[in-house]
Amino acid sequence: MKKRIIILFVIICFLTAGCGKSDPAEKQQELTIGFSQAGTESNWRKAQNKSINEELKKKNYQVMYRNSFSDPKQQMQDVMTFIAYQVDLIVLSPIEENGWESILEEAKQAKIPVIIVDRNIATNRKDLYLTHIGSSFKAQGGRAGLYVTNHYQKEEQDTINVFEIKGSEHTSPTRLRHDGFAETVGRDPRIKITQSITGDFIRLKSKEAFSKAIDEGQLNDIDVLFSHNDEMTLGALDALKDHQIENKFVIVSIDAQKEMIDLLKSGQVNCVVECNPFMGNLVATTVKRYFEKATIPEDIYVSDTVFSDQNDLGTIPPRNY
Ligand code: GZL
Repeated sequence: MKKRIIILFVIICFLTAGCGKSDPAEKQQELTIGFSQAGTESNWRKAQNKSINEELKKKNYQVMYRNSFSDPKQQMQDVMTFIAYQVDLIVLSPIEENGWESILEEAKQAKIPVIIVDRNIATNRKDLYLTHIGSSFKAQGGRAGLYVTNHYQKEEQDTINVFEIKGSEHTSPTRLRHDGFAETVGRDPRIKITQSITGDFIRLKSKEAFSKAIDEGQLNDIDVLFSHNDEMTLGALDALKDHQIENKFVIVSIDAQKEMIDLLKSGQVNCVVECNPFMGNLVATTVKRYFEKATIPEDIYVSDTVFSDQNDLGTIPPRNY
């Protein structure tokens, strides 16, 4: 009898050994992250997308992924879907900065935390999201402006005219890259932004808008092209080629995609400001810290750098995007 009781006790211990204390990795497997992505408009975006998805999966989260393909209304629908599914946390890479308060209020009511990545949203309601993870777009514009002011410092030229190729309207990178650039070049009264177009961060749209500007004579008397992202710079260069216009401009671009760094090395462009897309590890680590109830800073900055014809171009690390 005693022997039977001991055998029964051993069997019960064996059967209950796996219950209750689930392995942390398994626990994370049960957590679902709703990841709302803006689009696929650039190689930069594709790299940022891959980085976030891969790092979340590496930490064993289930990822519910939606790409709104640059449609702001669709993106709001995507976030509402995550709320309806009651995901455990939302990672939002917003297209536009306006119109998010009511939806994030819904997420707050549903007790679903939100992390904003890359572009920012326009709200003073810091209670609506845990943190923002991304670059300082104003600093990127400032770095672009600093290259231009340094470039002309020793030049006698009386006026220096800038043609600006802007990203999508109502987005934080467009607004802040412009502000950072304008504030910096404004220190030299000779430098003025005399023409600007928008290319929506897309190569073909930039090519079409830039071609129209060439046809309308807007390139006359232009010294500098300042473009909010590499895809639009490439579109402008395509248009110059189609019109057989010599590229005699000082060109400054933002993102630092491989194709743009190659053009910097071949002397086609002068300065490329990096916008680092590899934020996945920062995002996944912040998600983990949230679930571990660790403190999370209000803003988490992605570090960027700048490459120009003033640097040793042989030391630029491979871009991988
Ligand atoms: C900036 C990001 C911008 C990139 C573009 O972090 O939102 O959007 O600079 C992309 O390439 O379209």
